Amino acid sequence: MEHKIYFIEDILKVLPHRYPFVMIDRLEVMEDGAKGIGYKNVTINEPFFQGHFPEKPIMPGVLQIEAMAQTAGMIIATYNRELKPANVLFMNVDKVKFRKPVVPGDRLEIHAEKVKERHNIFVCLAKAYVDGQLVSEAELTAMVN
Ligand code: BDE
Repeated sequence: MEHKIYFIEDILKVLPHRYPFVMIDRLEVMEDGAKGIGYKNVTINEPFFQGHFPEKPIMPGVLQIEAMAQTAGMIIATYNRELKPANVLFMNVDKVKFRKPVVPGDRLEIHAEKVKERHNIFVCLAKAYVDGQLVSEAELTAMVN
């Protein structure tokens, strides 16, 4: 598999998520297909900023985890299978850390890498960066079928 860039139209062909729950805008998948980078541009118009928090917009950590799951899910779903949709079910999230607040104007770069594969179970390590600074990380386990 060659190095690939998936634009939003491609992402929507694979992920079942729709507004307001699409948490990545673009995806780069590296040559071996086992790691990639999901990008999310965070704007003040995000619906979640209305309540989180009214006077202090900060991206919820759980939605950063969601962005990691979608990035990892895309990598798993496209691993050796192009744009065919696959059901990726997340079973477990471990080793979560929120290191810095994510705010409007930030571009989240989610680096996700498959670290374990056994039968139909995949473990991915995800690290989210803004301007080269680590803002959050987690290890996610998913089942694919
Ligand atoms: C720091 C590290 C990782 N994730 C979030 C933070 C953080 O600074 N959160 N801050 C939340 C916050 C919420 C409200 Br309400 C508020 O008025 C302020 Br002053 C805050 O800093």
